[in-house]
Amino acid sequence: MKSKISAFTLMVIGFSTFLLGCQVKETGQIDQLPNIVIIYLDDLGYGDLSAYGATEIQTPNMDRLANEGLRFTNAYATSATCTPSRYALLTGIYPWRNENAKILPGTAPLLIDVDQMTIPKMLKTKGYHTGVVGKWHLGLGDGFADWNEPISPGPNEVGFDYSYIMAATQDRVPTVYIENGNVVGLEKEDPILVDYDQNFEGEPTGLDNSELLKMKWHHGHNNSIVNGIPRIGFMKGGEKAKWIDEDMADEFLQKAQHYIKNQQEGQPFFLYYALQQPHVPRTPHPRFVGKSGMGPRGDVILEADWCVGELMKTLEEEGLLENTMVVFSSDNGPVLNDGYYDDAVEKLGNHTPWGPLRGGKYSLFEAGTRVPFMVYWKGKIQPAVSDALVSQLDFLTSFSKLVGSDIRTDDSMDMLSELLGKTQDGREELIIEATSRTALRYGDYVMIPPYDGPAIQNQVNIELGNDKEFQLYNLKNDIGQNNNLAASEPELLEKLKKRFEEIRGK
Ligand code: NG6
Ligand code: CA
Repeated sequence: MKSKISAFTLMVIGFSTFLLGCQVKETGQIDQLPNIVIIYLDDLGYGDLSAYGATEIQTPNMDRLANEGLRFTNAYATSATCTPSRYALLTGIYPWRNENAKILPGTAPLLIDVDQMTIPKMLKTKGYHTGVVGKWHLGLGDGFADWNEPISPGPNEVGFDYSYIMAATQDRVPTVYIENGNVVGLEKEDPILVDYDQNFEGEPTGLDNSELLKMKWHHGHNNSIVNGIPRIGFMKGGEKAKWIDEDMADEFLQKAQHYIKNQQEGQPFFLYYALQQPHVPRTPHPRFVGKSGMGPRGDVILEADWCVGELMKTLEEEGLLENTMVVFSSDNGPVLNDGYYDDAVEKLGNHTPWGPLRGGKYSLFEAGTRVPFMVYWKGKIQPAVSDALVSQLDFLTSFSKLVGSDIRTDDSMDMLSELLGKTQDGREELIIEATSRTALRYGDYVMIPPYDGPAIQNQVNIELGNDKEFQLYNLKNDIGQNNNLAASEPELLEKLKKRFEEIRGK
């Protein structure tokens, strides 16, 4: 009798878990909730894909998502740098509301509050399994991470059931992978020490030991040397745990594929696959070296394109394409020289990573935040180009709507119809951000308030968007932001200034 009851109880529990991942339609028919995969590139520009007009480089796998899905022309990362964009993507909250949402060192504490809503947390209320593989850059721990103990809180405490990450960036220490809070391959007798202020005695640095370097630093990036590459921050120990830069693309791809293959049938999943390319240091696997003719930056774009193709193959082989919504985007715009001598400038040729846009990474001009953005869902989304104004900020609410959850945040808007190609209405307005400066996109216009600071960041050779005067551009007929309308359209300028101040709460 006892065993019968427990078998029945188990059955009930099993069935409820199954139901959690399903949507009961009005007809009584049960539909399994779709899997959601976000493929997120790092510093990939609006003009870096052949689907977005690049002629000097071919990205067939990314193009397939664009040409067989929806290709957005007016879609934004919230910010022109990584940490704030990733914060907003996962939380549905504008990053400028959180003063700590800036480019973080590898030792920064977790930026997302463990009580905050996130996409994976929202999806878990509907029975999803959730995973993140790749670049995190949202801080770890609660103020003092000991890399030799389980590190918490981190991705697993803000909604991810599985995590396989690098803490910050490829150019920042610690240069190790972390799986579910534990440094992979760490040996007890060789503990890891990390410091962003001071070197460890006797350890070589990029500044003092140029003879040890296989890649030279241009600005910054002259602290600890790992694999012949000088980094930001100092690190000692953890020799066996250190990643091999050239293998990182394969490593993350394999973990992402493994994650997909190991899902339980019947349970929907969410995978946030955050590739490291083409952020510096650009270290293509030897298979891709020289393939673009553009040096390492072009080569790692080809490598990333291959990774995207392999991931899509896995979804196809697992029979998941018809039930998986794939979203592709980038965290901010492109940069050529971001601190290393790697021929990105010298070998660029006629390629224009920013496409027709002005500026680049770090910029309040369009190329800082307007990014490649595609949504692919076999059989569900008709191939099209969408000019709808949407932001990565809108994923939380839009996905929530998709899975039948009523969770919303103040800033994240329901753009589900736009993401599925059913309408092209889009947002009316959006705040964009670049290194703590903000501007207002409103309809076809963008208004950039005056900012002190240099017009050009000389080291990276990018126009930042700073000007002593207000700037107003009509992006519909002046996508390159050449014609400042602030003086000729005073009424419109006043309207946008007022709206900007209302939203920013001044
Ligand atoms: C900057 C780094 C740059 C890059 C960036 C973060 C220097 C001089 N520059 O501070 O190389 O790492 O931070 O990029 O250190 S992001 O895409 O993660 O935001
Ligand atoms: Ca980035």
